[in-house]
Amino acid sequence: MVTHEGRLVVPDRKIGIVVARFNELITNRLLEGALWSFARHGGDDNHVEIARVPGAYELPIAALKMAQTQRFAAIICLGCVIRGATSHYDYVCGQAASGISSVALQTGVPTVFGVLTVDTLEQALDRAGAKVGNKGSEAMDAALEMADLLGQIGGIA
Ligand code: INI
Repeated sequence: MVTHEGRLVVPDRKIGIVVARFNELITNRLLEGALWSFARHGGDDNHVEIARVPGAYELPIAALKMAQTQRFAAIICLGCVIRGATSHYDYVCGQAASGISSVALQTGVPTVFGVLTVDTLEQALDRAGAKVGNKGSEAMDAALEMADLLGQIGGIA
């Protein structure tokens, strides 16, 4: 029996990060968490490319463009949507989630959903390095794991 499981290792190709400016108090912390996690696993900043977009709604198109270059082992999408602050919360979250998932499935490049979808700013802060970890850091771990896993399984990625 063969079992594949991705390791948290730095891949040969770069990691792409798409980060939304909306709620940037939070998304900057998610970005810091992602970079911190990458460094912790032995990666250096030259191995990361960052694209900034206006809001979570625009994450998928920039992620798709990055993925289509085939220069990236994985792509991380970072954003924060706060329910109390928007009446179109469901549209923004839905578009971000389904768009990000379709980038991964269309291109074969692991594309990670690092978007906080919360009710309050306090919950967002808690998940951006305060009480409940940092979703950016978790997203980086998922990206490294998936890049390594897909490499083990083989084929084009
Ligand atoms: N974008 C976010 O990333 N988070 C939000 O909470 C948010 N709110 O509140 O509306 C938000 N809106 C902007 C949206 O992502 C697009 O940038 C905008 O609609 C232009 O397409």
